[in-house]
Amino acid sequence: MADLLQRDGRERPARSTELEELKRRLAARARAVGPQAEYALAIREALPDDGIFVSEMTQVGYWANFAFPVYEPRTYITPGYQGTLGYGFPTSLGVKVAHPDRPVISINGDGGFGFCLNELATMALHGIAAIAIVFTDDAFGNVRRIQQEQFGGRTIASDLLNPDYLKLAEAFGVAGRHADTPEKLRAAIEGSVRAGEPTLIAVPIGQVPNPWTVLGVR
Ligand SMILES: Cc1ncc(C[n+]2csc(CCOP(=O)(O)OP(=O)(O)O)c2C)c(N)n1
Ligand SMILES: [Mg+2]
Repeated sequence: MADLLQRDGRERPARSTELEELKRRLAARARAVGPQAEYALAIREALPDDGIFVSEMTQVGYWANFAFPVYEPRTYITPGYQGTLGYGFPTSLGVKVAHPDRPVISINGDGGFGFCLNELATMALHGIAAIAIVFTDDAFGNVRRIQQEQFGGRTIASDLLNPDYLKLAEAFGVAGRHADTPEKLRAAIEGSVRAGEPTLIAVPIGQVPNPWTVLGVR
């Protein structure tokens, strides 16, 4: 077969231009999902190429699964289709213990972070210098949005009352930071990476648009 095919000697035109164009179009579509895109890209800017990003079932995480730029193998860790809420923060502690010399960032929603926030004690006790970002919207945001969109605007049991995260960090003995814009988040991460200490960064993101509708995939 190889001989026969060689005689046929077909040459295919390179498709790199077509692929570059496709990538550009998809990136533009993803960037239209704000503010999730701005926050995710701010994290990407502050995280070195070999830094490790641990995702979660939270709004910026859904965007990240679609469009977060990943430059090296095993630097993007997610619960995948298991979708286990609460996975991000504790997983990031294990990742940081395995890779103490590389920055490790987890993103969490205020709902999911509450599942395992007791691990702040583990972080402090063992001096695990991971960076935990908590995006707060005072809700199990995904659940609230599904209720609003599919149940005539009626919501039940999806609102959350948040603690003061700076006080929470202080109470557990980890560094606390606050950032309410993508630019401030980038600066906060850069400062945390330089400081190299266990860190909690609270980000009041508020309610955000349905990413799948904007992306046109659902
Ligand atoms: C263990 C587990 N419990 C419940 C769910 C269902 N669930 C998926 S997303 C979500 C809300 C998450 O809220 P939050 O962590 O605050 O993220 P947000 O959507 O607000 O960014 C829930 C309850 C799940 N995926 N896994
Ligand atoms: Mg939330």
